[in-house]
Amino acid sequence: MNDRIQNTALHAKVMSAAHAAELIPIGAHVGMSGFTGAGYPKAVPQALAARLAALHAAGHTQARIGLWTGASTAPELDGALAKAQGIEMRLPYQSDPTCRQQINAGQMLYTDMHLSHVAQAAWYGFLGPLDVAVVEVVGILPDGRLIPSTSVGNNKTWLDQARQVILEVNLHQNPALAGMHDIYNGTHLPPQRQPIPLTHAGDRIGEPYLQCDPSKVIAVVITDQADRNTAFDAPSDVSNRIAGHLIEFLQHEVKAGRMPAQLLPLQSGVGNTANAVLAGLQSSPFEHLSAYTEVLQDGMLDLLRTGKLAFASATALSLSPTALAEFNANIDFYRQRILLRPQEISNHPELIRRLGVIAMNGMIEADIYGNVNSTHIMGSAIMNGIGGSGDFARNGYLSIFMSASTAKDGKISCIVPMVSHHDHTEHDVQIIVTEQGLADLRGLAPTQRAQLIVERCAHPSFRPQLWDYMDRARHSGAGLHTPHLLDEALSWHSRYLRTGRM
Ligand code: 0RQ
Repeated sequence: MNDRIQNTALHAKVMSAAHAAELIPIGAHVGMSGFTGAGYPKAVPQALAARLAALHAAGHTQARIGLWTGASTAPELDGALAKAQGIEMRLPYQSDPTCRQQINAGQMLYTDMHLSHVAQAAWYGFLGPLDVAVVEVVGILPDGRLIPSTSVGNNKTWLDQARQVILEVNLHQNPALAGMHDIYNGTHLPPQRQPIPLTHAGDRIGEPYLQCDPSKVIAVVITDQADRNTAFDAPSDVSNRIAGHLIEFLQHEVKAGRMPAQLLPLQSGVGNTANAVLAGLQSSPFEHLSAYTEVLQDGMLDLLRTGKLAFASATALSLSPTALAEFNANIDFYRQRILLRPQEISNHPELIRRLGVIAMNGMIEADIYGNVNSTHIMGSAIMNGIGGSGDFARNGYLSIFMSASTAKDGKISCIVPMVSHHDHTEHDVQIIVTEQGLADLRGLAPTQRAQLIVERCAHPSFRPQLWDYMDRARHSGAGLHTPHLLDEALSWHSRYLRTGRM
């Protein structure tokens, strides 16, 4: 314990997770660490869930908390608290099946936010007071500063803003993570804000440790448990074809002189398709790549190992158990090549715009004009959330969205007349890729975009229906800038809900 908790005053605060969970007021806003299945607290949330479940069983059915995190977490946090019906309000991102079910059943409120907005919204006072922070760390230094864990997320803000702090010191996390973080403390509120002094993905602009006032720490809980990130599927034929189109496009951009040979810093979203694109880069001719992204997943670690990728800046290590073992075995190598930053820096619009990031994100559907829905199934049911996709898409040098051209065994077209929910408007979407092909929408007017998206990206079995819609919209007397048949624009979705096929 003395190794990991070097601040001796805090030894007196060491207690069980159950005792620490008792210190969290019912109804509190609780800011927890965690960004994907990395660096989230593992014991206190489960103990809190048990406490809330017991209260519910005793008739206190409104016993809940408001839960703020970096992004999604894992079953020990989101899953446990949701199963206990313990979350009244969740922000800013989740991907847990029980949370999703409760949100869609109207039992949990969910505020889906751009990940770069969360810290500043807390600082501005837009979210109300933060009562307690529960943050996993690797260790505590003699002066109370903290060695961050496998994700940084919003921890700096939670530690600054919370009235009280509970720390989970996870002995399972590698102490050699120390030095891999860059915590920037230079942000101020407007009108005092200054430019952020970062001009390359690898720049260090802060310090390796999180600051925390030891007098706010009400409990220290010792855990010894691994992160839980799911392993990726082997790339499918569809994702390989998407990756192929994308890499060919990037090569074309280099040839056309619009990008340097080593490209510009890459951002890659979550999921199997994004991982397949990274796998595709492994066999591409590109060298000396860099990444300015939010999650560092298996594909990126592979690229770092082989030297294709020279440096990666992120906010979380979203690694499968196998990749994590390899990372830990070679952590000195990776410490030279990875920096983990707070998410308001990893996703900062100013920095994404300055660095010229290539944003590559998944989508649920796009419409013929290039609007993108990343979050809602059939317009109403949340899938995960917008995450960082909007931070990167609006501000990137290139904004790329990708998905298979159909979903649910071909019954759904992912190219539709009008998206059933708008996350990224046509103004923020430059490139759409499906396994059918790639539509480069830069500089095109809406009707030109529609032509290209249907021709290149729609599945052949849905193209005649899309051409027919476009043709009738053009001759309907509707405005010819972005012609729509308003009575029909969302009929594909309602037909699917009625008949099981678009
Ligand atoms: O449903 O699980 O029931 O089979 O949606 O679809 O094809 O597995 O896609 O894993 O690449 O995720 C947009 C969700 C894509 C993801 C999204 C159904 C499909 C399946 C998932 P099942 P796939 P992926 C930075 C970036 C927002 C956050 C983000 C995402 C399920 O990329 O969450 O970008 N993005 N963050 O069957 C109905 C359609 C559908 C459909 C797919 N058109 N209609 N259902 N599905 N298309 C990272 C962070 O922020 C942390």
